[in-house]
Amino acid sequence: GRKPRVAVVFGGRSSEHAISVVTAGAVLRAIDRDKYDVLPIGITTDGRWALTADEPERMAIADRTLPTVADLTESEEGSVVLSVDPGNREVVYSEPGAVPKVLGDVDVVFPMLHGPYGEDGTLQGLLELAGVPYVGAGVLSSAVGQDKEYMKRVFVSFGLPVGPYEVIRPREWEQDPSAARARIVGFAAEHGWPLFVKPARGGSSMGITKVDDLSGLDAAIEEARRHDPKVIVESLLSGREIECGVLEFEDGPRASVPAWIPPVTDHDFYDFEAKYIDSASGVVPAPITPEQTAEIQRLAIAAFEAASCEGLVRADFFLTDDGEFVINEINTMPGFTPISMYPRMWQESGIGYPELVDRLIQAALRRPTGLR
Ligand code: G1L
Repeated sequence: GRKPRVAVVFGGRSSEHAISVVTAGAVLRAIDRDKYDVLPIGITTDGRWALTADEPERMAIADRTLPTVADLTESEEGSVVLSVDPGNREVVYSEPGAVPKVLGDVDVVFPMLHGPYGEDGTLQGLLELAGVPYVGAGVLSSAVGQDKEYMKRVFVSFGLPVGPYEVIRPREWEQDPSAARARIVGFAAEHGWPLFVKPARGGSSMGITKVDDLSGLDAAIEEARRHDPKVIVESLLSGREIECGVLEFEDGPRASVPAWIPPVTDHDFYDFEAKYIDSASGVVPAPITPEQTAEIQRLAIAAFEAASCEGLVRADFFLTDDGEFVINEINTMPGFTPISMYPRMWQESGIGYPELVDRLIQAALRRPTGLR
């Protein structure tokens, strides 16, 4: 019969637009063309959907310039085409925010968009409504994975070990900031400084501040609130950062060889390029005992199940100085270039990048649409 048609959706209205384009280029290169037909669908930074040329070589960093969807398309600002003939590889744009009908003509979507409207379950909901299977997390697990508060609540309810935290809700900060401040000071008295003040939602490391004492607290909360009106405050967990990949196989989720992420400088901490592209600093396998490896793999699969994940997840832990694992977060759309941690952990586990991409597409195609 005919080959399944895979739409790779990338770019988008996110500060990590270029990371998405670079990653989609790697995925487009890895998809087996004897097995699948591929439709690259770019979303410009202003939200227009476009069927782009299938030229992954143009989706890399060239001359220190980050690629964009706009650069992959000829300028056709005026064209408004909501229905695209998949055989027609011309560049056509939708109106901003419109849903191209091309999604009805594909067998599976590979969503590669960071943050709001991509990673948070909204695009996934659109695909549910369209009845199109898609790779990776569904609506619920995407939303849980984007909200550090609900993520912790889900983990706690499933008996997973989480670190101490406090939430500052928008109304509280607006109506009674001194009460919120007092609560955080009490939290610091119990768990110690420094604190990490973070936007509660949105997966990137932007808006995060390490706060050493009360004098920096307000500025850190205001900074986090620029990214999300809901703020989460966490204490420093001393120990090592260990990550583990989970991938859905035919018979259920399996865990990868874990990785150790050595401490980085403040500069690296905020550099998202370092986070997604230049992640060669992680050590695979992590230098931990076989017992610790078994334990983190058990916890990573438990986190996958707790959040009702599908396809894949990267679960990030602290291995504290007293030898206990604490789950920090899960990432339903982890860094995904061939040198990113998630693919590297699977490479070390015997699953190369093209096989990884194929397994994700196969898992999506196995999934029934509708209630599950
Ligand atoms: F679809 C998958 F496989 F679940 C998937 C989709 C997207 C895995 C990883 C990613 N990652 C990205 O798209 C990104 C890191 C480029 C931005 Cl979130």
